[in-house]
Amino acid sequence: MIEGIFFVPVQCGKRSAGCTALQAFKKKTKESIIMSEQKKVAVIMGSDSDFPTVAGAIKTLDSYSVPFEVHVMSAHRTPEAAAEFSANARKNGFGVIIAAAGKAAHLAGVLAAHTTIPVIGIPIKSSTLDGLDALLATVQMPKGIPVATVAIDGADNAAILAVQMLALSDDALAQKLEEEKISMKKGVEKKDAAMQQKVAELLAK
Ligand code: C2R
Repeated sequence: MIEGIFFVPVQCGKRSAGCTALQAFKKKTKESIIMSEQKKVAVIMGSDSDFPTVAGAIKTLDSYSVPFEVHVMSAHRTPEAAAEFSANARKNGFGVIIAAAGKAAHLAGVLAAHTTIPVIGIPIKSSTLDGLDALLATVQMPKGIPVATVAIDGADNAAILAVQMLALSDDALAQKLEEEKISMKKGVEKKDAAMQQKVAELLAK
């Protein structure tokens, strides 16, 4: 990722008599600032056993070309590392944290406790209580420390929500989200048309 402000020599075209070096510098500087504001998403999982589910979030973030980092950290097993990562997240260029954990899922809440950037929680389904334990532990946060909780194993939605947050200050990202919605709508329309055909065939039997 490009950070900071750079002076890049700019050539002025024939017709741009008013294109002074200063104007070119200002334009380039503005572009550089926009690029430097490209925030990363942190994808944190409580254990590597969560990876098969979290993979959906990683693929989705990648499909939007959003920069991200993926880490295994635990509020229970590595409490200092989790707290430190979160406390430094804003300074380190993160705009959103996604936290996935199963069972007694305190990870998202603890990360949220140490930062003011938004935290999205993914409750992971485990073998014993089908994810209800993680859902309640993630969603039932006390007043003052919110965790935006998606569905049990809702990794794709966590990533889309993260992209939507970043898109608040990124028009190109907002445009991509819009295009995705249109493509989803077309997909449903196609399925609806196919369903009419199936129903007609069923009734013709
Ligand atoms: P193991 O498979 O490593 O035993 O982990 C993980 O997210 C995982 O779903 C079992 C489950 O424990 C969860 N875990 C947490 C936390 N750390 C790990 N809920 C935490 O800090 O909240």
